[in-house]
Amino acid sequence: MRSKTVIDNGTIPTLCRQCAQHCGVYAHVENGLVTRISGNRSHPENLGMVCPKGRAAAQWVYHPDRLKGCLKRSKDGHFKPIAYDQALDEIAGRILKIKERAGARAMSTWTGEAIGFLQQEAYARRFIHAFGSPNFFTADSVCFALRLMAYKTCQGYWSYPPDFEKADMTILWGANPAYSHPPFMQRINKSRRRGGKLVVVDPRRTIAAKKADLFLQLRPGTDAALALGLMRRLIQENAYDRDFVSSYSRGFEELAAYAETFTTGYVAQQTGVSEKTINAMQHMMLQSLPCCVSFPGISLEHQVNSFNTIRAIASLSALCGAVDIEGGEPWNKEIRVNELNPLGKEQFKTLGPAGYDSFPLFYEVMQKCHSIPGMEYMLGKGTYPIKGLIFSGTNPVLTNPNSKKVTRAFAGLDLLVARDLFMTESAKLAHYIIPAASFLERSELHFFPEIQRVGLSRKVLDVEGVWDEYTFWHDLAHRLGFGDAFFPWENETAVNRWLLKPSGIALEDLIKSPEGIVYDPKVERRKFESHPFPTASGKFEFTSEGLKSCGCPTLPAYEPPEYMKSPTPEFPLRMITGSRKAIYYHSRYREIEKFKNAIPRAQAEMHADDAIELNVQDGETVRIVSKIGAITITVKVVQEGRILKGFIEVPHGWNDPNVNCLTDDRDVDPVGGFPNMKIVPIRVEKVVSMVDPRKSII
Ligand SMILES: Nc1nc2c(c(=O)[nH]1)N[C@H]1C(S)=C(S)[C@@H](COP(=O)(O)OP(=O)(O)OC[C@H]3O[C@@H](n4cnc5c(=O)[nH]c(N)nc54)[C@H](O)[C@@H]3O)O[C@H]1N2
Ligand SMILES: Nc1nc2c(c(=O)[nH]1)N[C@H]1C(S)=C(S)[C@@H](COP(=O)(O)OP(=O)(O)OC[C@H]3O[C@@H](n4cnc5c(=O)[nH]c(N)nc54)[C@H](O)[C@@H]3O)O[C@H]1N2
Ligand code: SF4
Ligand SMILES: [Mo]
Repeated sequence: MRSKTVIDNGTIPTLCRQCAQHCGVYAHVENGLVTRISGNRSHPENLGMVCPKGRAAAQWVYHPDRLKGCLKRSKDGHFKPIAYDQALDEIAGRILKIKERAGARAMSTWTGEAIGFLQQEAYARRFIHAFGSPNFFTADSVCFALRLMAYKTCQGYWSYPPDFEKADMTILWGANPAYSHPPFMQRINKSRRRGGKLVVVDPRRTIAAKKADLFLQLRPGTDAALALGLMRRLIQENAYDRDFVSSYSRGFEELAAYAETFTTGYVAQQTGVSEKTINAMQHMMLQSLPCCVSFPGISLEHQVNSFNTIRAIASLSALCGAVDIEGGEPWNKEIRVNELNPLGKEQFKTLGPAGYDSFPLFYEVMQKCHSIPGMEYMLGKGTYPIKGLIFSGTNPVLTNPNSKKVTRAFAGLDLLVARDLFMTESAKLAHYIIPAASFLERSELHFFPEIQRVGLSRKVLDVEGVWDEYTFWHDLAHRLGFGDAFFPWENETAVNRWLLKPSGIALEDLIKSPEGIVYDPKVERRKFESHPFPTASGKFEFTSEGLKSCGCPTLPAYEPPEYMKSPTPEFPLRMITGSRKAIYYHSRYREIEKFKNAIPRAQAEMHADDAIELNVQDGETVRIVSKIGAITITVKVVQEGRILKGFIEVPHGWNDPNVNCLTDDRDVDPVGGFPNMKIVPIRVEKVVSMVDPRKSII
């Protein structure tokens, strides 16, 4: 691969952008090649720690399978090289044709977590909105937005992350930061060294659970019952924050009356956790007030009562008195920077974003479109058709629910353009592929709101035959006639300078500060005492009247999961999908040799008793069948206590088998539209090997 580092030899301080943590790292350069990545000990995010993915970055960016040079799919289905300018001219021509025939709204963009949250995804949004279409999809339709919606409904902001380091007790609800957010685990460990407690609530005994002071191995989907039981105890003991409740909240009386029914006996019966353990957790919480924080993980979003479960957890923190305090759940101050989103909320809504009717609260909070109803529009079943899509930094064929439907939707589009570093299952369906730059090949702003800092990642190298996000969207916008108005900056450095302007921080100073710059030195807590909560009522909302219009209960109500209400003999087991591995990131990094050796294939983790009942052995291949599909996969029978009986864990992000062939995009949380990826009804069948008897006679 032809590439060139920005210096020939030495170290370049930058930030890792392989996950949302943005750890401070050094890229070590020898003779024009990045040879390794090490941690920056003075960076406050990670204090020198680098996870295996960070350490493997050089192998990934220099991987021989990386896409180089643009590709166009020809009529016979094969990809042929095409010059960049030619490809962009043709793409622009096709976009204009779609607009002419079906209107601007028939075009859309979709970005994934690889370029999410920061300016990279904002270019795609700016592009599609400037073109006149509201249809900007992101991975937020299956990640993070539902937590944001739930917390915003209660308190107007999401305290992400909690002040782990100074907390006296951390409750991890369906999260495993040891793998998923290593710097958070580092902070939790620090708190524990000074006596802080860790409680893990999970149906699987994870790495975090093994380390915890208390592990509650609960039945999936019953977290809200546990949270309500904890609230009941706080109220009974008169230990809740009464000043907060009387001055800054609404709906307490109703919540208290509702929580009354969540006796320890009832919670134990629902969750499957013993009364003794529940009591121990309650006792620990009473000893830790007010610094008892909660971190709801992704699993709480991937269920059908997610919105209310997360509201219940937010309400628990409020009763503990943890809202916006040191050691609690702070309301972080954001930096003032220029906004790349060209549309206000009302303008966005006026354009008729695809799927708005299905999940209006999602659109109100996110000002983005939801990919689940979006798929219907791509299949021509929406209120208007979507005929074109440019996606970047995402692999929806492996990561969105109901993969067959995603494949059908993508394959039927008039124009599909892929931006990726590798030939993915999604990219294979594209008409054009424009290879993308990695995080080491660009420079962008990063924010660390919990420490009120802004940082800048530096460009470390140039790779021939790939194009960074800014260049791509800039070049396409100029071909479509709105480049001067919306992408006037010559390069990303000029964008960075423009973004920073309102903050008063000069780009040159940021370049000189690998550990970032504090954008606001003043730390203020309990801001709700001087500013109303940014909620409908200006108070913390234990009950939210506004939810009546969505048909959602005003209280954070517990709804027992379906499998506890009625047996489904056809699908007697439940599948949890996508629990994070330390070395893979969704569908990423399968090409890295040492990772492949460590985890070469997907395996379904199963309780030994289930294996006996199903008459399957460790290592045997089985068929897992759900309402919408089937996959074959090898079984891994796990030790006693690793997973609850009746639940099977199947990882996601693999092409073969692709677990999202089993997840149903109709089985969603009614408010957030998030798909059920954690309690999927399934059955496991033995695969009878079809050995040809003639072949066995030698
Ligand atoms: N290495 C690595 N890191 C990642 C990612 C990755 O793919 N790889 N992905 C990133 C992304 S985008 C995200 S969203 C985060 C997710 O990060 P986390 O939120 O920490 O998610 P997981 O690590 O999957 O842990 C989820 C846990 O929830 C449990 N669980 C399942 N159902 C339930 C339930 O009903 N209740 C409870 N209490 N627990 C349940 C599962 O057994 C699992 O152990 O990780 C991020 N970090
Ligand atoms: N069954 C099941 N499915 C799930 C989940 C689950 O728990 N269970 N989790 C869901 C969650 S929380 C999330 S966030 C989604 C994630 O869904 P996606 O965002 O679609 O997941 P990735 O596999 O990380 O896709 C990222 C793609 O971007 C490419 N890429 C990496 N860096 C760059 C870059 O700098 N620029 C560009 N242009 N491309 C880049 C990678 O090669 C990869 O193909 O998956 C969801 N899917
Ligand atoms: S946790 Fe790992 S992948 Fe994420 S930013 Fe830090 S080093 Fe990179
Ligand atoms: Mo995610």
